[in-house]
Amino acid sequence: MNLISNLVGVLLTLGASSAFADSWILENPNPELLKEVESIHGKATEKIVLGDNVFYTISGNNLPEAQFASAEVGEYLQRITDASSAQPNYNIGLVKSVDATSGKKVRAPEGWHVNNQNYKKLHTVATGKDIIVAVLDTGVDYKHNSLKNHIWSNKNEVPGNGIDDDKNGYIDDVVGWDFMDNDNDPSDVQGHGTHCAGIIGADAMKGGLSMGIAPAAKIMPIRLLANKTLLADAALAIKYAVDNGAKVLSNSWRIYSQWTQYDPSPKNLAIFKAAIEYAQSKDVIFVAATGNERKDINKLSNKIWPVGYPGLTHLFGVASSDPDGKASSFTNYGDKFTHVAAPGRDIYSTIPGNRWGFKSGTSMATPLVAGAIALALSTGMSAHAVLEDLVKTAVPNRQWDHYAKSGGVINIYQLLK
Ligand SMILES: [Ca+2]
Ligand SMILES: [Ca+2]
Repeated sequence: MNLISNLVGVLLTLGASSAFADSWILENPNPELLKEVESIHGKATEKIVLGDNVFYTISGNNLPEAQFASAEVGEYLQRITDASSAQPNYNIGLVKSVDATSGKKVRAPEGWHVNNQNYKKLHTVATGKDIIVAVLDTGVDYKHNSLKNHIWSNKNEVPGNGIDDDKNGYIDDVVGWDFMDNDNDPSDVQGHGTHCAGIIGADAMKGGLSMGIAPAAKIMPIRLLANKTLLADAALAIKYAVDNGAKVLSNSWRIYSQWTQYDPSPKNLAIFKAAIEYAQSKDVIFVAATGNERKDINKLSNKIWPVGYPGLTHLFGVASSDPDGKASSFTNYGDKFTHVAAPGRDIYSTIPGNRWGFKSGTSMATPLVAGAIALALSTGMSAHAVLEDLVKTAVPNRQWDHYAKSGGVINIYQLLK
């Protein structure tokens, strides 16, 4: 090994996650043994109950790291607590953003995706009435003029009295929750989540076509993505959304296999599986972006989670299409984990501060599909039928043959017919 390769190693470590996770997630540890471990290594910081599985996060800081290689820390924790798994509580992040929109084919007020999916006609059939769609993202500017009438409201919570009236574990959570600052204000500073929310439910913009796909659905703002978001935060957020009535979860965040220095074995992904299975057990649909690296995510080396987790019936992967129906240049693809393609380039939607603007990415295609699912659910279709029919009714396009299960771009009107 020379100096340069050592240095590259260090940079990779800094850029991704450290070899020694600061925090670990234990699955179903023996309570007595956990207490003993807590007395040595510090108290478990979070307890996350997902159906029959109970996860605890525990700090890695007081562990005798010097004695262990990274994977061995997990093995050590698992062994001394008799847990069924111990996984690093890794950082998650938004799917990689797409810097520039094409800027050529579309102009500000056009809202090509609205024409592409013929929203006017859709809304004569369905509006998404009473279906709650959670946006697990950077938060939502829920006071935005075009969004404020489309935000979920927790009817069982009295605002501002400092009491958890509905006893769901969250005080004064009237419009959602901020899992980063741990408070009841999930507003959005960054802008990504507000854009996603608008794609689902914004009022029609003045002087243009753009609008939300499911105008009568309710958006549940969840602030999850910030500078340092951990996997356990995502699990807590998923549980919150499911327990509080969301029927569809829109997820434009991920972990990549190439980020991490651990083996992406099932045990290291246990909490993903448990969280999405928990959603599944309540018939809640988990829509996930495939990411924006132009990669074939069928390949293990390009794997991305949660979208790449196999065998989950309610996990639905979304890639991005252009106005001509072809794959967007940035989109990831791969028909093992990509269910459908949907408009994702040059999408005009809401931005914090009563503004509108363009964004591109599978991040945009994902809430569009989440909103389409809300439309279909509001007509009484079952979750199972919606997901199956979304794939079946897509418009065939040879380019999507091995890219998406659907072999083409969604056709929502056909889905609702
Ligand atoms: Ca509450
Ligand atoms: Ca209250």
